Amino acid sequence: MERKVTSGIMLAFLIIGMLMLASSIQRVKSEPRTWTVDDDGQADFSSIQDAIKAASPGDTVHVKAGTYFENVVVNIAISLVGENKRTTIIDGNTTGTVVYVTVGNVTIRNFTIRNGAIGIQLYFTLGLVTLKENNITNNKLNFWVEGHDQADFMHQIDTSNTVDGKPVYYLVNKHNEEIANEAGYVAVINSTNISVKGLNLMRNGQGILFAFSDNSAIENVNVKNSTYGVFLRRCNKVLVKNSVLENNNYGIYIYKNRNTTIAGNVIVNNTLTGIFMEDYSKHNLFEENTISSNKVGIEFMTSVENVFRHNTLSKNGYGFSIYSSDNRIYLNNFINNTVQVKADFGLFTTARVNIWDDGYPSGGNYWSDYTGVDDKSGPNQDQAGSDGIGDAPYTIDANNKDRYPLMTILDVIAPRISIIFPLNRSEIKSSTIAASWIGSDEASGISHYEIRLDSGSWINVETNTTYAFIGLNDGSHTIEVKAIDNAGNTKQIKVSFTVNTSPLFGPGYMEEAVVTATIIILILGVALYLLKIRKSSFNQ
Ligand SMILES: [Ca+2]
Ligand SMILES: [Ca+2]
Ligand SMILES: [Ca+2]
Repeated sequence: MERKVTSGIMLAFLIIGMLMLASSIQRVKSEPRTWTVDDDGQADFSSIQDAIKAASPGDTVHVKAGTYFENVVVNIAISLVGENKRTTIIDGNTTGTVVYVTVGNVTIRNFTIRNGAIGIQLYFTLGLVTLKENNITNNKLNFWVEGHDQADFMHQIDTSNTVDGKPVYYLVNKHNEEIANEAGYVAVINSTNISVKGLNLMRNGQGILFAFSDNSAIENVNVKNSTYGVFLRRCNKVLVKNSVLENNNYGIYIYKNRNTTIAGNVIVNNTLTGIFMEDYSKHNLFEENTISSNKVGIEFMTSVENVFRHNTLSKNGYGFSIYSSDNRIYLNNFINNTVQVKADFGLFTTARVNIWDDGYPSGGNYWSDYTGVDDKSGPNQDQAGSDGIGDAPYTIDANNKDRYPLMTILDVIAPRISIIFPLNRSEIKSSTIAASWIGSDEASGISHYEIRLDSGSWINVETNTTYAFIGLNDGSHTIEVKAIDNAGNTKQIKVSFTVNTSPLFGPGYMEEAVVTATIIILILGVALYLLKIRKSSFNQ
């Protein structure tokens, strides 16, 4: 009996103990709570950062309207929510990163983020960050997503976020889409068949970021004043074409990419490197790019089996900086770079060997500082007669030689041309069309222009930049102009327009007629009235 009582008491203690333990567990796993911040009112905190310090993962920090001069670091998984994106302002006071996010499972909504060295930076977050309804504006660099693994880039950022008033396009797991509208920032993550066209981007960490994406194209974009104009991370078969990358730190940055084509771009005045490629990037092709006035024109770090041809590298500090082997670099112009090629980094004793010509008679590269002569010909340059190839090799270092340096600048880039009149899709109220255009060519100069109407025969107009067609019928027409440079490269452009010589029945005719008739009736009325007054005064 006594034993039974004892075991009953022990059981009771055990149950009480378990209950206490359960309640303490529940206290640790407390409900997520909301902390309030207001710069001038009754709230938990007056600083956003103080609220984040107090918060636990899963909590919400709710920020009332106001201007917060802070550099906010979001290093725990919280929701940071502004009262209203126009009136809830985080201001970097011209320095630092205004909002710096270092972890995933973070939501940031309804803020204006302005006036910092960097607006928002997502930095190796390794998890989902959701951004909604944020107005990122007037920062030296507005938006920047930095990371290494795919998880660092898998975010949910829709077009309700803007950079300097233009929507942010952050595509994740998308296929067969085109971005051709006004954009403030573009990222394409783990996607295929994406086309980015005709955008002007500036002042971001990257103007355009492609990561883990394949079979896509970036064409006719202009990126300036960014850290990276175009950043390609672990992509395959991406094309960057006919784009202008200027005044960035890096024009194009290529990290571990395969089968990229970089063609026909103008890459100028970038403060570090025009095109930087690294980390075993392979089988990439660079052609017909103009790379000028950068600190370094192009740099290959530990990248193999790439082809660089038909490019012009001019007026860079270093033309080509190469710490890589087994690349082919031929039929390019190296013009007045302070150091044409930097190949010896003195890091390891292993020789770095690249191929600097395309054999004979195709040739090597044009070097503005080549001092050799051209009296001989043949694969060994020992036959009588010149052949446009220097008789002695151009030596870069002991392991890198151009065996067939070209004696003249190679022009492989087509002229530039644009039609000034008529404008594309315009309506002309005349049967005579005096077409005009402008054109230019950097390497060899314009040889002549040709023009044609409605796909008729081409007319050679020599170097004139106007030509008149007469007696055009009403209806749609096309004019095409072709520019041909002295090396035979051509560029052709086309405009479509409508001729309408019958204004009598054109739109607006009825309104004009009504107005004219009303004016005539009024004048007649006044005249008759005046006549009547005169008559009556005469009769008196
Ligand atoms: Ca306030
Ligand atoms: Ca020769
Ligand atoms: Ca040319």
